[in-house]
Amino acid sequence: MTDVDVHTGRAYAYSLGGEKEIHMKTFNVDGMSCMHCVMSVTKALEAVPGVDQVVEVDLERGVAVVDGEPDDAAVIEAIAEEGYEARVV
Ligand SMILES: [Cu+2]
Repeated sequence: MTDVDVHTGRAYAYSLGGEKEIHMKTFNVDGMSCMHCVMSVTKALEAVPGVDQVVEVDLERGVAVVDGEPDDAAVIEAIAEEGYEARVV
């Protein structure tokens, strides 16, 4: 179960059965214009150390949500290498 408040951009951590905690991180991504952009950003995010899972990359809202504890700068750099501008929400 995941829950991200899109209005505040705040991500919440849940404990699933007390075994694994999910740490959600949300980034704003500028410059995505089609599904290819979404795929590029998704692949870039999957390659960032500390990203366990890409939860969503939303084209219309320009938002990327990952599960894990990656370094913010590493995420921003990976997305920048694909040609998009990201920032921490
Ligand atoms: Cu595109």
